[in-house]
Amino acid sequence: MIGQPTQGGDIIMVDKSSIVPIYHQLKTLIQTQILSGEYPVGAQLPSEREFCDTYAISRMTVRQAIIDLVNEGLLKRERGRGTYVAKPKIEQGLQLTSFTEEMLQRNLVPGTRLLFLRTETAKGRAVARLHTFEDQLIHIIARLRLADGEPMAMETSHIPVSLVKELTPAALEHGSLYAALRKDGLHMAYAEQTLEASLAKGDEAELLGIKLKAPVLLIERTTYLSDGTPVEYVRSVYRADRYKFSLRLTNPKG
Ligand code: 16G
Repeated sequence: MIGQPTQGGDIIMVDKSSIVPIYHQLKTLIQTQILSGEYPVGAQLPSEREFCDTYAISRMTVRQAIIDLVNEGLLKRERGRGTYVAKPKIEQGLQLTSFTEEMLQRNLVPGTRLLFLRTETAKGRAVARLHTFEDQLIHIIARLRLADGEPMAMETSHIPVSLVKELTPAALEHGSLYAALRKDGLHMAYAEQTLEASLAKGDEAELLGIKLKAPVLLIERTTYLSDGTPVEYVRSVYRADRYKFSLRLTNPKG
């Protein structure tokens, strides 16, 4: 067994005789050091070579542990610079809340960059998802959503003009769409939502500050009033490196 003293004085071991693969042991060890705060967010990890020397293990083994942790979002690799502890992902439950409410709950400052706001006739997917018909007027709102100034998601919302006559750029830049709808007496009661994996396209990558074809979460939602009237169809692209969604599952058999 080869060990390394931690800041707390304990010896952390890699046990070569264990049935647990060495890369997995190293992964657990790094994870523990991140969770204990020994490697705080933004801290640079020792180099692959240093890990090899400390634990007398191969570079391949170190690389495998690090790649796994990068894929799980705990570490971030910066080309030519090194490996750093990543910010934890924002975890969002799948409830019917607004972006603003979600961020405030996490003590993050919500921000919005309005990309465009226009009124046009409904076409294609928006017609189907809003259960409306072509040529109905809808507001289309494209926004970049930020948390503490960092881009998180791009959202394109479609709202029937028959429900909301006026939406101002100022209200959307500085406030919440759902708060504006509530002011108009529209209370969102439930939503149908899909969530799928996708890759960032050119404009999305640029606005979100991620690489072209980086993984993203694509969400489509239709939100309804309590009488079943669709009030919003939204297509959102969330950064997969900063976001995860959690679900509570119940057993249908009781
Ligand atoms: C959330 C909703 C989005 C809604 C927005 C309103 C998801 C995937 N999307 O981001 O449909 O338009 O909240 O946020 O949850 P706002 O009230 O802060 O403008």
